[in-house]
This record gives sequence, C-alpha cells and structure tokens, in this order.
Amino acid sequence: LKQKGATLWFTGLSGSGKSTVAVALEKALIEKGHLCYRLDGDNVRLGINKNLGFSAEDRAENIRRIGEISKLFVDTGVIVLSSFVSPYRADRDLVRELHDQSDMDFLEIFVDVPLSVAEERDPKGLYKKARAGEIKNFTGIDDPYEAPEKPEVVLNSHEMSLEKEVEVLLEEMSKRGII
Ligand code: GGZ
Repeated sequence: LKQKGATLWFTGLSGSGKSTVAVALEKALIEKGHLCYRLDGDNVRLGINKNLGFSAEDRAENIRRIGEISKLFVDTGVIVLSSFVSPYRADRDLVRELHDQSDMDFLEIFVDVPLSVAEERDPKGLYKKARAGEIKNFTGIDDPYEAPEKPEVVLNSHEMSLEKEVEVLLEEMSKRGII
C-alpha cells in the first residue's frame, strides 16, 4: 500500500455539511486510487456504539471509541474520514492526543456554519424537535458546541462550493504527504 494513513476528523453542528464533504472527499480519494474509510453516526452509533446516547459522558465515550477505531484503520494504512458532531473540545483533544502518541497524522476539520444556517437546513427535522423540547441536549440548542481553537482546516460550507472544499482538503493532505 503506497500511503501512510491518517485520520481526518470532521467536527461541526448537525446539518453543517460534515457528511456531505466527507462523502465527496471519499469519492475523490477513491478516484485517485487511495484506500479510505468513512466513519459516521450511521455505521458507528447503530453498531458498536448502540449502547450510547447523547449525555456528555456518552458523547465522550462515543468519541473515544471512534478515536481508537480510527487509529486501528490508520495502523493498516487507511485514510479515515470520521464525521461526528464531537461538540466537546476535550473529547476531540483526547483523540488528537491518541494519534500524536502513536505518531499518526490527525487533521481536525472544522465544518463551520452559523447555527441559523444549520437550523434552516434541518434535513432530519431534529432542530424543530429540539426547539419544541421533544429532543433534549441537542447540540446548538440546549447543549454547547465548543468550536476548535486550532483546527488544521476550516470549511465554511455555506459560502464554499463542495468542489472547493474537496480541493482545499486534497491540498492539505498533499502538503502533509498523506496523498
Ligand atoms: C446532537 C443529535 C442529538 C443530540 C440525535 N445532539 O444530523 P445528524 O442527526 O445525522 O447528526 C446528529 C447525530 C450526532 O451524533 P454524533 O455521534 O455525531 O454526536 S456526538 O459526536 O456528539 O457524540 C443528529 C443526531 O445524531 N442527534 N440527538 N442530542 N445530535
């Protein structure tokens, strides 16, 4: 395998566009012949983490496990695209630390859109439910989102085309010798 593997960690509000850009990047990487794997709520929270909810403790454990899973993939040389709200700085910093300890590349990608934009999109109607009090501890509504302080990349997905976002990420990966 002619690649070294890395974790690209997409963080941002529900509806910020994390998964959309991760899917587009995955496609671009596959077209270039790279081995990559996408981790998201659909394949992790429904499987290995199905015993976890959205309390601060459960989110921390969700992110910790995903960090460890990401490392296992990186260890085999895979480029991992992990997209999770991961709203707490300490949880993301732990994952970064785990990668640093093993000398693995970790790029924090902050998919940064105003809450109003994410709420307007509301693809699953979750913001509406959170505003109505039907979902508790919803990130951005009644649970905090702690923005990254030093992300490797910031994507303002409401002001950038998807093509541009992918281009920025590919450039960053190339600069770091990941691709
Ligand atoms: C945030 C929630 C919540 C609460 C359900 N807070 O847009 P989505 O639907 O697909 O993305 C959100 C997803 C968040 O799961 P994560 O594993 O990424 O969260 S964390 O990193 O905080 O552990 C949203 C849905 O699950 N969802 N309840 N209370 N998002």
